[in-house]
Amino acid sequence: MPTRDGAQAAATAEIETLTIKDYKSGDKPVWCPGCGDFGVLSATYKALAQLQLPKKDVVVVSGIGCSSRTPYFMSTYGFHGVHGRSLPIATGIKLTNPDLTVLVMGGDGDLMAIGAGHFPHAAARNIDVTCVMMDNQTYGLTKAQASPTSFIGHKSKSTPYGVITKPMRPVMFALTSGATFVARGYSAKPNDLTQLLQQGIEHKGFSFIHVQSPCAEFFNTYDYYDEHITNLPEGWNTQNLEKAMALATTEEKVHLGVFYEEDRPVFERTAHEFEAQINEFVLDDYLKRFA
Ligand SMILES: Cc1ncc(C[n+]2csc(CCOP(=O)(O)OP(=O)(O)O)c2C)c(N)n1
Repeated sequence: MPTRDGAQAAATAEIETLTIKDYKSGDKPVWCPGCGDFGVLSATYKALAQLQLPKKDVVVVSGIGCSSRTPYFMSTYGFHGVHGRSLPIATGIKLTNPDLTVLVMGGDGDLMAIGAGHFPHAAARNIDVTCVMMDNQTYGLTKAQASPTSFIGHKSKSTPYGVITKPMRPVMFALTSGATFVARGYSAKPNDLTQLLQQGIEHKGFSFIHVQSPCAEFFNTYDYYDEHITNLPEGWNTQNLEKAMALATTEEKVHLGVFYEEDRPVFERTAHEFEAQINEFVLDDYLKRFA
């Protein structure tokens, strides 16, 4: 028979268990039917519930775009920023309060076009945020212009004769920039994606999760990805940067899974370690100049 204390502890644990529902805000997603972002959102709820992260300790930061509306649909803290600036905002949040779990969620336009200047620096600093890029290879919110990840030949409103530039490779970009956790998922495989999100959030350092998340309305690539995706080879060594780069650039197949992982000191801790010296330096400098 359970003791009174035991029963009370069990009851408290039950009350404190967070479920998927707890991470949902009252707002229903406004995405088009079939949008891949639904799969990414539900995988995010699941990952947070599996990790039992208190809502008050999680901040979801975004820029502008369909995918960047994600913070509205979550009951955690959120920051819907300006186009392309989610990573600097997230960096500021994490530096100010390193104990928070910070997620950056946005699109290929937001992170690989206007925000691309911030991406390699966040990765090189190894700021401990999890960056989830919902790649639909188009600008969805502004209705179907080509994006930096659109395929060559893709005809859109902004490229009526077809894209003539080589698509960016987000996984390769993250690897060369110094990201310490790099993975790829597919919105139509939400269970695997949940696993990747969970690992990315748990990883200490800059995690990048590239998600193929098709736009059913303007650029429907479901058939393409159903045909081209494959898991990373069995027994894949996540410590081999060279091999990760080789698979990040293959064009015949689109690999899913964790490409690369590395342990490196995180920026927010290293920066705070120098804080005292910086303050001293600034004060000394000031006194020398003006005292
Ligand atoms: C400074 C600035 N430039 C351009 C825009 C117009 N704009 C809004 S969303 C967007 C692209 C969104 O594409 P993506 O990030 O891929 O998100 P999606 O809507 O496809 O999820 C653009 C160009 C803007 N809001 N602000």
